[in-house]
Amino acid sequence: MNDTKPPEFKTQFAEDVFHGLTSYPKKISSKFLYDEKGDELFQKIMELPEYYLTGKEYQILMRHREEIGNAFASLEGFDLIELGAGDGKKTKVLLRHFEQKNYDFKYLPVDISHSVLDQLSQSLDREIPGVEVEPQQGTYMQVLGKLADYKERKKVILFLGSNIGNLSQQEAVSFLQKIRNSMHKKDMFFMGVDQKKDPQVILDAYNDKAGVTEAFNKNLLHRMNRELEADFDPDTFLHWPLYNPETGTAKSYLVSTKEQSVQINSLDLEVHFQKWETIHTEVSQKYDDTSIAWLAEEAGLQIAGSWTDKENCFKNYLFQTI
Ligand code: AVJ
Repeated sequence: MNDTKPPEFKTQFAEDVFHGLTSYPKKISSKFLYDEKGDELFQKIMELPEYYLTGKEYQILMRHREEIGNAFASLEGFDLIELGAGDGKKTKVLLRHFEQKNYDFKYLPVDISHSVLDQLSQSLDREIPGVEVEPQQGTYMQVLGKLADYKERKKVILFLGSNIGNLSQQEAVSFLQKIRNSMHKKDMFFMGVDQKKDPQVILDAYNDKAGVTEAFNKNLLHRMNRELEADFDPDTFLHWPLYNPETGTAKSYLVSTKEQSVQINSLDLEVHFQKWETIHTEVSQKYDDTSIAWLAEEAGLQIAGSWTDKENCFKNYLFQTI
């Protein structure tokens, strides 16, 4: 099956699917969960009762905006650069507060998607018109590379929503090292991180009763059908999330409930599944203070502050360079 020469890949998705479904065990990177349909499903996930992350971080920012603001304002003028801004619901809590306080700052949301940036700029224009917004289209690394050379103003880099969790611990170290390398003396990095907690609570967050997370995970199968002319039958796969409290790693899989072969026409590929064979689709790493301190040290950062909720469910950390 795999002795034929790989076709020329039209897209990153095509290439990753080819490699991921011809490896063992099978895998597909979680970044491909976020097409238009996936973005919509993720918006719904953030509203779910089981998915506590968004609400908890929102509360932390609400409750501690004064203190967080004081830390940023000690820079006396800063550019607020947000990696993966999304709809900005949580960030608006800070922006509104900074605007009321008359802080001297500019907001630079970074996103790969033009349409996300357009929508965000428009909603900010309506809701907080006083804030100066300069959208930056590109990958995090493109934009950070560009901003690294820029020293006129201090930078505060925001990375909310525990998006760091989608990286393996090794990837997280190199990601933070890249952030560190784009920072000058006194620049700040502010990151939201989901914390280790009751394993059942974490598992439930990725296994909601309404089945939205299941649909989000299975959207990968639909996306291959749509974009790669595949013939997956999503009903023959289970959504299977796991949480390992020892390592703090939540993972999601799709599990084939029968032996089957799937055609992926645009890749000229037939993929065989044994009964109960898996596709690994997502990592959501959970941290605690010890593992965050380790991560920071590996990256040449130090923790300058942190804010959490009563149950220590979620935590926002402020880092500066060592
Ligand atoms: C956007 C990566 C933080 O891992 O919690 C939510 C994505 N996946 N439900 C997470 C997600 C399934 C989410 N992050």
